[in-house]
Amino acid sequence: MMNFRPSINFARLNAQLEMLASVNRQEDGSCCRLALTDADRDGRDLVVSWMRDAGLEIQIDRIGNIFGVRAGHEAGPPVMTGSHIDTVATGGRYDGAYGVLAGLEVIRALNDFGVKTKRPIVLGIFTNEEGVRFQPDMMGSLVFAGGMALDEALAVRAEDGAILGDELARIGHAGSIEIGSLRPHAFVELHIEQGPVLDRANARLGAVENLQGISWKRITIRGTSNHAGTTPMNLRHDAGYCAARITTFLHDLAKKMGGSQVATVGSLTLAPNLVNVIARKAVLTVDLRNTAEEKLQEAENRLDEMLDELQSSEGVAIDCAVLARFSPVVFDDRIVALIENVARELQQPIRRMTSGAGHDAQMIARISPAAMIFVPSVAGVSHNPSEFTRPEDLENGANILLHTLVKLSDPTN
Ligand code: HGY
Ligand code: MN
Ligand code: MN
Repeated sequence: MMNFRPSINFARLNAQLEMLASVNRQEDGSCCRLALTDADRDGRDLVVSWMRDAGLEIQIDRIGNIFGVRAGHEAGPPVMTGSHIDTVATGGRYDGAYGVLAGLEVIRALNDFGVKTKRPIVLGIFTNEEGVRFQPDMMGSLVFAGGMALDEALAVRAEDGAILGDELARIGHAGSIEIGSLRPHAFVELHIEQGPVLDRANARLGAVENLQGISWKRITIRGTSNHAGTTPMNLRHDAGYCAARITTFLHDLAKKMGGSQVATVGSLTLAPNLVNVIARKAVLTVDLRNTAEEKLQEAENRLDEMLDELQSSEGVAIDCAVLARFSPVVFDDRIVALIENVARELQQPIRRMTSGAGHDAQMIARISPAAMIFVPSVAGVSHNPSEFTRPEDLENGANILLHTLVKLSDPTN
């Protein structure tokens, strides 16, 4: 460890977390900066201005990923940190933003303490991590890692009809840097846990060693509208009933499978959506996750079987579109061990853990050694305006990130 201890300025970090959270804040306190909307543009422009103030050289690639480069003594592959600043529609102030702004605070702390690292340090902001408006999620980092073709990503159409490439140009963030030109030497993402593990264990830090597989589908059920009062139950082709059957089937399946299996029907629309009309159409999304690939496939297979049964028993037509499918990821154990060592040298207890949520780090792990640092989410709440992490944990996580990046940049530090 260096013979002196640079540390972050938490007041400065917290002030920026508050300012970013205020961009398009909703009445209920939600952060609502859906990818490539005006609100996302305003958040991007604000953070880029702060990155420039911190002396970073800004590079934006062709999928809109933003990189701030801090030169090191040597050129070559940088040590990279970063996350996302787009949010779900009912987002909290820390999901993604904390990793980006803590990374920026690390840069400022290195400036304040006059520390020039051996390798360049790069702060990344990845496009469309949430995948709410344009699927799949973690799209910017997926394209950056070569997991999705740029043209395919630029052509993705949102529910609202917008085309991703058009939106990127409209908000002025269609960069010219070729994809993947800043290949990292190593990548560490700092993020709130978004789950209850650390909070329940009264633990303050997590060294994330693996991350769940994700399966997103959009299911469209087509039945027959009919009169709610005159149609006998055995003559119905009720899309609304089928949607409810799928929802309860998946909930019960996940509980029966146990382990890390989770299943969510997060969005459901019925048509014509009227009190006295049997629904002719239902569109629902399914989010399945598991740390084990074979278990995730088992859940997907059981769903497919159930849909086949429903089609014949209820006389409906069911179509499935895959929105995202990522296998579980195991992070680089050397980076995980380094994070643990840094925590120990700072006398901070830390525990290894799994990430239930998807993160950009899982995509960067395809092209560079990567791992994550978690800080607790109070009551495990996230994707909710009441998301909260204690100030001391926010500060602690940022200091662990600082020393991890310095060590990655020059192990002799
Ligand atoms: O879905 C996820 O886990 C992440 O928030 N995009
Ligand atoms: Mn996130
Ligand atoms: Mn999220």
